[in-house]
Amino acid sequence: IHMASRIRAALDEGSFQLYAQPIASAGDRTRIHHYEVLVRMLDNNGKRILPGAFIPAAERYGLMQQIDSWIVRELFQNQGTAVAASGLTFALNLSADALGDSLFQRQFFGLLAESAIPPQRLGMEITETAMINQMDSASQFVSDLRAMGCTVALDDFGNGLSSFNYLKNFAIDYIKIDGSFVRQVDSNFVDLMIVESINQVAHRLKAQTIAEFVEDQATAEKLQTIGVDLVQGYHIGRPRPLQEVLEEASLSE
Ligand code: G
Ligand code: G
Ligand code: MN
Ligand code: NA
Repeated sequence: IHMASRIRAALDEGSFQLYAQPIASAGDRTRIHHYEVLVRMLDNNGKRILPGAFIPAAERYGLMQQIDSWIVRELFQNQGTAVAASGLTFALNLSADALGDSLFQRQFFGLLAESAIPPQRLGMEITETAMINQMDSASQFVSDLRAMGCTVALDDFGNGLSSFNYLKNFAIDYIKIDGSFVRQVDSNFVDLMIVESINQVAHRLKAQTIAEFVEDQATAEKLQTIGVDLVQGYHIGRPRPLQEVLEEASLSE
């Protein structure tokens, strides 16, 4: 109850902050391909709270959709001009609740139509659990998004119970290989086989792969050898305030 009321207060006061983490080409890790948008909650004393501490509560109390709505408004409306001017591409996480809700879907497309950001500069990251829980409405939303030019990534792939089942039913652009398989891909044979297999399936389905939680150079080089397309993690860059990323992009023009 305590966390739920802190989230409600943060929603009332707009006390969230957008962060962005770079995703690079595995072959040339100085080349940033796009950024994942991540949310942080600011407590009433200004302290930053990580999603791990508030997202489970937000899900339990049905507040996740309101958080996602806030994020979409902030990115498309308030930061829309700066995002468009940056020329950068961003991927945002959508929760199961948002994904399956027709009101959210309409709001999303409305804000997208009004925003300066070309749909091609936007991607959505969804987890398989989000998809499984909201199969019919979510799958329509996903295909509408792709028809508009947005890309769709399947997040945390391999971490759930039915990852491959999802691939039978939906076309997607990216598969994000769950960090639990990536961390030790350099030293653990089973992890190596799993990453290779996911990579092969993805490519046969004309999707690109993104490895998460790439924390050192040896892992990055191994992933490049395997043929993974894109890499994300502390070795590439930590999440930084979106504002900072946008300012940097405008300075380097
Ligand atoms: O940023 P961090 O690593 O703490 O994120 C932890 C989890 O919270 C990740 O699974 C991430 O996808 C999720 N998350 C972060 N930002 C958002 C967001 O804006 N919307 C949703 N639905 N999930 C998010
Ligand atoms: O579930 P999702 O993939 O959306 O979550 C991304 C989360 O993972 C973010 O909260 C981000 O801060 C975290 N993260 C990203 N890269 C790394 C990494 O290399 N190591 C660790 N420990 N966390 C990471
Ligand atoms: Mn994600
Ligand atoms: Na992920």
